[in-house]
Amino acid sequence: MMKFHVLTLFPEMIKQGLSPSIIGKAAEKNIIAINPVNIRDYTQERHGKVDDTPYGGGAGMLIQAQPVYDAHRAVSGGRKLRTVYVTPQGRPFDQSLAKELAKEEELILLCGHYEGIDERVLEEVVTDYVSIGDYVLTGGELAAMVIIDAVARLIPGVLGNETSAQEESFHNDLLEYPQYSRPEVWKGKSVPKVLLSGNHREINKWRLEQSRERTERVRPDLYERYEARQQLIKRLSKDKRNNIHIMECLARGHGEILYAKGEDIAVYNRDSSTCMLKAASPESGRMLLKYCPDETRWHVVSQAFMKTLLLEQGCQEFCECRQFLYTQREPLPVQHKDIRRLGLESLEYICAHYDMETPEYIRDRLLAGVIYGAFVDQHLVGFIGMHDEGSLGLLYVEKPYRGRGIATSLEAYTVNRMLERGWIPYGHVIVGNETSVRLQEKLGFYQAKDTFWWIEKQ
Ligand code: 4GY
Repeated sequence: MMKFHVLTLFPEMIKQGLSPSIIGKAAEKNIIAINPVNIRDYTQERHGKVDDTPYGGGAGMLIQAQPVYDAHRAVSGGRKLRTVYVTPQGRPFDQSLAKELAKEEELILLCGHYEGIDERVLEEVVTDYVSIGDYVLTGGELAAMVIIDAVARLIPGVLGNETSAQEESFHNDLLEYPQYSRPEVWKGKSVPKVLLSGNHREINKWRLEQSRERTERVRPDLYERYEARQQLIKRLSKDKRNNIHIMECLARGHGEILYAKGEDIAVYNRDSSTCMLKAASPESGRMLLKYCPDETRWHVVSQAFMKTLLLEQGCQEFCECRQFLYTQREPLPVQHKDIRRLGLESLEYICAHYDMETPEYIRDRLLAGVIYGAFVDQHLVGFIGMHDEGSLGLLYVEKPYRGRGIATSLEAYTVNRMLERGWIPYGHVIVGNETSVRLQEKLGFYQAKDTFWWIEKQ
């Protein structure tokens, strides 16, 4: 459960501002906790005084260091918690900072008022200065609430299974396309025809075009980043089978280009803390490693010299695998009829039958709504899922139910879900798992030439 502590002179503003919303509901369900702390409760002066005039003169009042420091101590208990001061002087808040903050277990947000807070206590307790935009508010509360809202909705379970943040908005850096609901005609305006066609491929194409057009017009800065990504995808597509993991990561909007010049490519996937690397030579490979963020947990490489480099640096080989991709656009037939999206109720079952991943990871995938189960007579007998970096995996069918095409159906079903989103399905099969290789080939997947290694950072 992620905790947000808010140090403020107006705790009721935080409480009341968030409680009726989805965020408030998530707090009721104990998925997150919001803890407003009144700085005034920690003053040592009379009549609850927390402010004084600034040295050197000037208009207005400043919040004094002592009550802020003591309020912070009371919440942190001396622990080094990430502490965000919301101020126009901070780093611009955006989706990637929201994702970064969502990884914390506990967060302290500090709200200023009047002319601000005594600099000395900021130096003592603040780890991040964050601005929500170039304008001045009367206090930090609204900014803190903006940050809480944007961070909390990324936490699995807050939005619920149906609309998980993981699945939405797959074209990162592009603005959303226009949306329409009933009635079909309103004030003489019709819903664009293509949206009524039921043709998902055409719909995706139309939405992408709308997003691009809007972004280029309204936000040229975002559009430029989008274009750089498209360029790299295009270059990688010359060797699609070997590069599909990087291409899809970028195409789905989950990839950040760390470096891309010639044959040297480093792409980072924040959701899974994974660096995908390709280098022209061992020398440039060494250079690429310097671009990997400190938080990197995994490296995916397909060059033996890169693997050697990483092992020399103390990383551990996790597995050796082959990459498979499905390049057709047509959905696959699904024989087994009872396949459904699984929720948290299936956590125990999956953990009992799949030991490659930790229960925390499985829980995260279930909450993201990307694990599907096959049922026989209302009993769960197998499952499949999408990994956090976007590949197909987590496939399992109980022994007595094997040989009936259930695994095939599970994978075909998931492939269809991915195609609907305009994704190219791909997966990694551990070297030696011939059963899985046969399944991939049967479904029409192609195998990449390269061998891939997942290397874990120690
Ligand atoms: N903009 N982004 C912002 C703000 C109010 C006086 C310091 C902003 O993050 N915070 O305008 N904050 C001021 C009010 C004290 C914070």
